[in-house]
Amino acid sequence: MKVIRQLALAACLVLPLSAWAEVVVSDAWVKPTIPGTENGAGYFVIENQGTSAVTLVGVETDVARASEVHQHVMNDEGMMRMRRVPELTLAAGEQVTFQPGSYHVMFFGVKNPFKVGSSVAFQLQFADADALDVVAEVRPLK
Ligand SMILES: [Cu+2]
Repeated sequence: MKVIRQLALAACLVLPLSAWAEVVVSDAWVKPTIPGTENGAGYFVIENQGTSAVTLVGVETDVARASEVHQHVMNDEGMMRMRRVPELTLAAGEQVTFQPGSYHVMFFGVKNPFKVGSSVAFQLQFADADALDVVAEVRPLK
């Protein structure tokens, strides 16, 4: 009888986890904006610690007119160009590093310049997981 009860309890604990999505963002930072420009870029490490794939579909923020997920890609002439990434899927357990020259969050029309020591808040949106609030520290470029 005791064994059956334990099995029932285990089933209750396991079932809700079948479509469990947990996305973790760490080491979030943004570049200071260059005086006279109004575009910014944000970086972080994103990891899908859940048991199913999740797809990043957008970024929301109050600090800029618009924000998008971007990637740097080589064009036909061998030049690095930025391109919007409408969907970025992370498999279960996958980690992707957003960094200069690679994936980044692009901020268009930054309302107040990003200054070293301040912070920038934005929200990552997923097709299949809860939105995630991120606070990124403004750090000087190395
Ligand atoms: Cu960009």
